[in-house]
Amino acid sequence: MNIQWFPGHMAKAKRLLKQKLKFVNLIVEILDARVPFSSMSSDLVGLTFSKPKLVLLSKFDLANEAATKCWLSYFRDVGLIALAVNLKSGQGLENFSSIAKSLLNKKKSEKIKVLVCGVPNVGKSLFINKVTEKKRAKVENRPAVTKGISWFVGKNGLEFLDTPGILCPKFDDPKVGEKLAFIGSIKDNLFDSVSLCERLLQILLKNYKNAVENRFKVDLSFTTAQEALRKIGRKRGAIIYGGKIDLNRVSNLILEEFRAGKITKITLENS
Ligand SMILES: Nc1nc2c(ncn2[C@@H]2O[C@H](COP(=O)(O)OP(=O)(O)OP(=O)(O)O)[C@@H](O)[C@H]2O)c(=O)[nH]1
Ligand SMILES: [Mg+2]
Repeated sequence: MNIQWFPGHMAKAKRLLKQKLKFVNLIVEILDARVPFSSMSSDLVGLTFSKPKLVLLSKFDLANEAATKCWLSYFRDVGLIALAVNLKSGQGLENFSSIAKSLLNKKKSEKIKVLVCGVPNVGKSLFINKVTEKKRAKVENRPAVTKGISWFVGKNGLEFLDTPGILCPKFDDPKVGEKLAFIGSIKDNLFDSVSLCERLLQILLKNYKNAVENRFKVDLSFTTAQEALRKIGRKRGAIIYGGKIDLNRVSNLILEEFRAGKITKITLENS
């Protein structure tokens, strides 16, 4: 499944960001802790090499803890400071401003301009609301909520530039697009939810079979992803006229429960 998406507002934001970059001291790149590798495929990565960077692994409350620890040491090994954060509760952000200042050798009173970037729906705007302690940036659980770029003033001399989620115009590896679709970083109407859900189940049956069985109360021994989808559909009463399984309905339901962390804490790629 090769899912592509690069609407006009992303191209425009990318052009604007190039201009703003010279006014920025620090880049905060937000990656989704469930797919840190795939969420690195923001089209901004090449642009932001020139500035000091801090990586946030967001939604770590939804990710596998051991896998997140491995990712944190991976980033340490490549010389980047990374923090695992739950942007809803603020956990992991406690020392953000002192870490940012020490990274830049700045005194407490000096101003820092922070560019916040990442693929859609990873929590950029929620991060800004948390660190500025205001609810000014629009936050919603769908991709492409932020369409323009705007500054927000925080405490301790920090200012934050909120940006729209930006993707690569083309994914070299279709699996990257697929993973971004699993986590809700790509618009749902751009793919077939049944095929996407079958791909997700294929992966989950390898690494998280027990959790899927427990969540949906089904036996998935020797079961393919297609069969699993039907079993779960029957169990959840997703039936249409004539007793057939409503594949669309059950696929959307599984994707929704995966995204909300209801199956279990899941990480889909290892460092
Ligand atoms: N559980 C959990 N949810 C989070 C976390 N961070 C963000 N969210 C949720 O993810 C959704 C997207 O958050 P936003 O801040 O709008 O994401 P964004 O990166 O600004 O998205 P775009 O502007 O569309 O690119 C919202 O429903 C947030 O509540 C987190 O650490 N944990
Ligand atoms: Mg946003």
